[in-house]
Amino acid sequence: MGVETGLRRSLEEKQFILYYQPIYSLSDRSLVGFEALVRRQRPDGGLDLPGEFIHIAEETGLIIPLGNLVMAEACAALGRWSMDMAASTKFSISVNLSGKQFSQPDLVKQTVKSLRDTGADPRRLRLEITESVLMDNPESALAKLRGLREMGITIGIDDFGTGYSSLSYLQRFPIDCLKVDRGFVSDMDDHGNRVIVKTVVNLAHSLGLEVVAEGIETPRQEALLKEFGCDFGQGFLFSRPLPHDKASAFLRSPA
Ligand code: G
Ligand code: G
Ligand code: MN
Ligand code: NA
Repeated sequence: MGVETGLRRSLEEKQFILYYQPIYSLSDRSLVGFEALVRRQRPDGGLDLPGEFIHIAEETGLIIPLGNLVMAEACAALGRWSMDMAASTKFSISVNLSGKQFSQPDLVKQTVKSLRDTGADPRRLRLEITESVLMDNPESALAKLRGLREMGITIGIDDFGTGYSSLSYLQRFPIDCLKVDRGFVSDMDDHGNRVIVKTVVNLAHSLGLEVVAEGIETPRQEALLKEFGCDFGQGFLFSRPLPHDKASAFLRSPA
């Protein structure tokens, strides 16, 4: 069976599920959200990571139905979990959007639909896009970001620092947060990478943006990021991505 046919079948057979990786405040290790990460549950019981199917989904356009499913499921989880949260509690779910998804003309409409269907609070939804996605078509990207943010949805720039776009977009686009790419975090023994991470944190704060570090694996990385004033972090040191029920339990008693 071809990969594309396989993907179609997986969609029909509802094999795609979300895992949730906890994101913490580095100052007090309180839970501030989850990043939703899609997986494919194979009939043989195995689990495929996005690396094995996202880019084919993108090429074939299947990323659109898959992305809608991810958005609907993430909003459903938000709706369910809102019961466990005080209104004042900082908590959001981050959903990754690929380029094709972001450039869909009805992205804002689809997102509104997912929120309405589930009663999820838009202020608890964060969308992650990469810088290149913004630069593809800056005019329409700007209009979309404005539409999303008017609803209270927040925007994070994923894999920050790995693209080649000019920094001026940081002030041109309405965004809320930068995610420092795992590549910089994992190699902070290197002086240059350490300086880059520190500089990204300072740049973000100077522009009024929050910073999330990805891929924290060691106490030393956590300590350095705290020292640099990085706001939030996620990574195997704290937790791997969790299946829905574990994430639910975790939300009730984060330990
Ligand atoms: O889940 P994993 O840790 O293997 O993620 C690998 C990559 O797949 C990451 O770059 C992540 O942004 C991407 N990814 C994970 N889930 C989704 C999703 O639901 N939609 C899109 N477009 N990308 C995703
Ligand atoms: O592409 P994006 O950055 O959105 O996706 C995050 C990816 O990184 C997911 O595949 C997730 O499972 C993975 N990840 C999360 N934390 C860690 C970590 O501490 N170490 C490594 N190696 N991968 C991680
Ligand atoms: Mn991401
Ligand atoms: Na990333």
